[in-house]
Amino acid sequence: MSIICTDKDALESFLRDNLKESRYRHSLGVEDMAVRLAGLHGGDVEKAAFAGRYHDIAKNFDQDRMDECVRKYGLDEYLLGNNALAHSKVGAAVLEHEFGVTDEDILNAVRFHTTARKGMSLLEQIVFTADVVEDNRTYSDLEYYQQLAYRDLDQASLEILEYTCGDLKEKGREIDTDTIEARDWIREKIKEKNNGK
Ligand code: DGI
Ligand code: FE
Ligand code: FE
Repeated sequence: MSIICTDKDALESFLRDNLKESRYRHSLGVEDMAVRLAGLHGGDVEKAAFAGRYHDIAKNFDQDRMDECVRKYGLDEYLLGNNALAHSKVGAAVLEHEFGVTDEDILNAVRFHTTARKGMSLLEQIVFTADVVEDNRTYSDLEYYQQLAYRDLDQASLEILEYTCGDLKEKGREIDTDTIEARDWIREKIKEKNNGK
């Protein structure tokens, strides 16, 4: 862990101080699941643990603080007023600028954990999936998605993205371009894999 950030104790205190209890528990659950998925799918276990644990570090920032961070870190203005999408980008910026995290794969895993993106790395895919299938989630299909994630990470990512797109559409919320491109990219990836067989 020492190679990943400059002050692990300060980072851990920051996480505890800035997350509600249930969100902290979720973070430990994502760490655990990301480690499991990394083990099963050949990912970097140490990086998966770190990115999983800290992926939601900015999730409970209030609107003013989130907007302030979007400006301070020079992030895109479309994030202003949109905590659902901003917390992942701000989280990566906090890890980079306040805690000296330099590993781009870890930063991207945090940055794209909400939307995913086309061409995402194995680590990004592990954290994206672990976020949805960790043990503390309570939706009824959890067991199905967990088993799928253990067996086939691409198929799990695709089904999660398809569900997310359908859910956002139903609620009349805008779907991020990265989310749509990620879904199409994984669909294509799976198709090519199947053609090769
Ligand atoms: O932070 P978590 O709750 O653990 O999970 P998350 O980072 O995946 O955030 C989930 C929220 O993000 C949920 O309210 C749906 C929203 N979301 C995910 N993809 C998109 C999105 N919202 C918009 N507007 N567009 C997206 O593409
Ligand atoms: Fe999140
Ligand atoms: Fe999360």
